[in-house]
Amino acid sequence: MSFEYTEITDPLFVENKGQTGEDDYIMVRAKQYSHVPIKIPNWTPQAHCYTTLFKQYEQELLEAEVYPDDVWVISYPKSGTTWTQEMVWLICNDLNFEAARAESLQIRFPFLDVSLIHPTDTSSFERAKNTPRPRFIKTHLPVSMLPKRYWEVKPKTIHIRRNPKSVAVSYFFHSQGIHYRGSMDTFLRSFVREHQFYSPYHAHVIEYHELQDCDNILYLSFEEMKHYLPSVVRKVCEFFGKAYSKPELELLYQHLSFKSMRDNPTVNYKSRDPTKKGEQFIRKGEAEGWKKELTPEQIQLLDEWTKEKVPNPEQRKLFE
Ligand code: PPS
Repeated sequence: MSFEYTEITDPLFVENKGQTGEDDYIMVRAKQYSHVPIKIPNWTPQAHCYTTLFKQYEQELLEAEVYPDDVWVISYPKSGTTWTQEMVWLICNDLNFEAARAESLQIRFPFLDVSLIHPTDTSSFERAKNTPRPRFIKTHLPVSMLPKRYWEVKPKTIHIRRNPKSVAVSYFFHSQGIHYRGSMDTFLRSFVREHQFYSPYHAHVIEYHELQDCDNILYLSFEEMKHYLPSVVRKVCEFFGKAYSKPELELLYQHLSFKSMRDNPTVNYKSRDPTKKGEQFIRKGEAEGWKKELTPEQIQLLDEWTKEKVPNPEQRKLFE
């Protein structure tokens, strides 16, 4: 077996069982990871949170094909993935706004591993496999769980990260719109105990930033996109060997603006259960919205969590 499965026995998780919609959550740890080129001495991957669906798809995950002309966008959930995907897709497709508006981003840029966390009609691995090349692939997988072929092929990849407090708030509203039935407070307490999908969050971010000799990866942050979009676009164009005129770039900035993306049904997914509470997928899009949305106690909880999980001051900068 390539993965080790552990039930969650944390008292908070057990206490919430049957009430919050998290009953089939499970921790999964990769057991084969010596091929991951990471700089952390004696590194051992941690277990990450999924649903029991993981067991059904582990082989497809391990054997997923990766092509040299693939483009991957990787993130911890709610870090600005969709925004990055739309930017990358357009930059790589000659700013074809018409084509972007004609087809859902979920089709243009399939989410490789969604079958590990939500039931899907078709395997998401199968869908990615059948996507015409060059493929654009979204994933939230941690380094230890990327398909083995990823490390042989090393396709061009963008990694996007976001401030943990913004991620936490966005993740709560997102989960509430799908399956989560607890309060913000309960969600945050389980988030800091690493019991939300793809957690642990800090390990995900640190491990990607500690890869060595991976010049196939460009690192971005949500906050950088929010404050300096033109400079991010310039970096991404350079990374993919693309150049556009000033007027063309103006159209791109406009297309990527919060308002325009919120009004665009190909990126602001409407596939949610309308009977559930919750916000739109593209919700607030702020860099520091957490200052208004969290209580002082919740801010303290999240700050202490980061302090505890990231004692190294250099690495801590990734979470400021
Ligand atoms: S997911 O479900 O993991 O793929 O979510 P992800 O796309 O990573 O993150 C969703 C958050 O990104 C915000 N977003 C934007 N912010 C600013 N400008 C633009 N154009 C934009 N597009 C998406 C989105 O609103 C989610 O953040 P919150 O804080 O919930 O608003």
